[in-house]
Amino acid sequence: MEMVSYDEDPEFSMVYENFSEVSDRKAAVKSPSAEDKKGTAAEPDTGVKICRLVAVGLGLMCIIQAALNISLRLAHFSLNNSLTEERDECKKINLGIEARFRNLTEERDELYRTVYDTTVIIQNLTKERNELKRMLNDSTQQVWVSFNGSFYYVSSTKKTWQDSRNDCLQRGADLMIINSQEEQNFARRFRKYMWVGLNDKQTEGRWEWVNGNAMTTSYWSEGEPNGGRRENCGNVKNFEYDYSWNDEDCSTSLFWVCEKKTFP
Ligand code: MMA
Ligand code: CA
Repeated sequence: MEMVSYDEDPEFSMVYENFSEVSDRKAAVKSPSAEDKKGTAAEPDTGVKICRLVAVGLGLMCIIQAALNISLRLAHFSLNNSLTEERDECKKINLGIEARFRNLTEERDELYRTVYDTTVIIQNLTKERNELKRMLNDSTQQVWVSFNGSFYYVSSTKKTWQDSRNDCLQRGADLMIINSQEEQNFARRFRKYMWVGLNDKQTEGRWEWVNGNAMTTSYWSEGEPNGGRRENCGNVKNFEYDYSWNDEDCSTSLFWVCEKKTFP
């Protein structure tokens, strides 16, 4: 605590000066002129009393001043103390907040990483799902039925005769060639209006199979073939009947049946 010398204290200086004045006055009172001493014997007692009163008053003021000074300094000290405590408390709270903030930042970054990882997983799973869908689609389109040394595949979509043939070729097969009564009955059992590997595109009326062999045994429906130059591709149409074939415009979209030899 800062100490203030009495000399620097203006109040005290004043008091001191006043006191000096009083002393001077006292001195003046104590050493009256010869005439005074003679005439008024009670007067000096009253002056002394006044002087003492003034001195006591000044002393009291001094004490009050000192007391005020001390209490002010105490108040200042305690205020300072409580402010320091509050500041320290605030510092602690701030440290807590900073730590919480760091934790939350870390948690946020961790969540960002998790979201990113999850996004990557979802992307990979989506790719895998699409690949599996494609494979499933392919496999369902590749149900091959074995019969008498060949595998047969009947489409679930419709195409022109040439596109149908191309599809079979892509599958390592060709459109079905029917060269026996058993095979004809087998074809009818699919119960589908479908292209087979028969055409007379090259020469009207000269029907041949996709392997280049001429058609020898035929199972035309009644009245077929009737299309002349308009209908040059063959199909199994009336599968309810033994004789079920029909000639048709090659650009017609129909189901189709592929055949590939078990041991080529
Ligand atoms: C369709 C078509 C022909 C076939 C007749 C039989 C109307 O045309 O399939 O190729 O000969 O039907 O009625
Ligand atoms: Ca016809």
